[in-house]
Amino acid sequence: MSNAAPALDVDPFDEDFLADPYAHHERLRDAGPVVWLGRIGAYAMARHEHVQAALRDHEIFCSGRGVGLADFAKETPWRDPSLLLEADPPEHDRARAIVNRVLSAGLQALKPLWAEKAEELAEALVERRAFDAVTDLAEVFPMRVFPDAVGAPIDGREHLLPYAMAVFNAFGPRNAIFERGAERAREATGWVAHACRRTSLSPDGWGAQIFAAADRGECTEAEAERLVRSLLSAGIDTTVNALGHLMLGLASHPGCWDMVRGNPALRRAAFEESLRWDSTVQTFFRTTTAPVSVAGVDLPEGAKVLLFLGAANRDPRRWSHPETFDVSRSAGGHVALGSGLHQCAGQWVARAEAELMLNALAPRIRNIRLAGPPSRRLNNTLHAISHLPVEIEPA
Ligand code: QZP
Repeated sequence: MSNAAPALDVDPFDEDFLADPYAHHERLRDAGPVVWLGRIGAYAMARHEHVQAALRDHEIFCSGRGVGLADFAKETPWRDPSLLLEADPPEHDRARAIVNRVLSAGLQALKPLWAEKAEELAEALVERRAFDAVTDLAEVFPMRVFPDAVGAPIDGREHLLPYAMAVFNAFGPRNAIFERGAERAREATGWVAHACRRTSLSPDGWGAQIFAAADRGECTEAEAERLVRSLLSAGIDTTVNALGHLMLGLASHPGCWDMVRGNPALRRAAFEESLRWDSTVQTFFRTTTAPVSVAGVDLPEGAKVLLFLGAANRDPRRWSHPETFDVSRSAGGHVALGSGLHQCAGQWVARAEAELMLNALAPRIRNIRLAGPPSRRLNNTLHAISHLPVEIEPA
């Protein structure tokens, strides 16, 4: 028996959709486990059960043909494919092992220094009573800790956020949102290529550790450069927006700040819940390697399938009151960091940044509330927050 996916006349990369993705998710989820989006020529899944299953089935839903709309089997990618994100086993696993080792050792070593930097930032913010929790906090803390950890050159770090915006725009179609950032991205791309060279990196950072793996024969010099590029692509904009959403959740849901202040164990939980509640990485694609049936719907080989992480994380089939940010729920099983083989390599770095920042803020701030509406920056992949005015009362 052959069943076609229901077709929906929805472009998930148009400005109306991206400005408020949550307004459109119900329609996607309710249409069926798999839908056909003719406007972009791809299938889509938005229910938690099926998104998670596809993420875990890396053989049928592969990454090596790109995790954007472009099929690398048919089109030349805009940059050399990532050895992690846009690769399948066994090549992926070799690269991932190197990065896992560097990040886990590196993070443990840097946590004390990062805790001090979080305290320093929190101290300065508390004195101000009112600040922008994105431009004064969420964009500041990752930029103070992560590029130093990698050992990136100091000059030119202003290219990192525009570069990441371009990387994430490029997973979608070449629409106006992509084009708007393209000019800025060309400059940034040149700087990033330079920053990833062995000779550009500080001798004691995570970048240098990746080149040490190359020296041991675990990868080539060119592969080491490309792995450093992965850190610089995925390590900043992601955590900036995740911290922004964490602060948004806490400032807009009365009672949550008190709980997080009073119970340090809830700080990690609050971050997981913020990832579930407002997933920074809203979508990415997989490509089918063989014909497959999903919940009775037949997909052909070579199909692009858009996975709605942000919609899965608010699927009422999986979560009760999914639109409520609730630090006391167990958000475990959210797919904001992916699932399976490709699950976020930097997830412990992100969690450390969030927890250290909350540990620094909690004892200093009695309460926090919105002082104006948050504003958003449109991106084809990220739910990005650009401003979050807050008022605080010092402890
Ligand atoms: C971006 C890379 C959520 C992912 C799409 C984020 C991401 C991961 C890896 C890379 C870039 O390896 O360049």
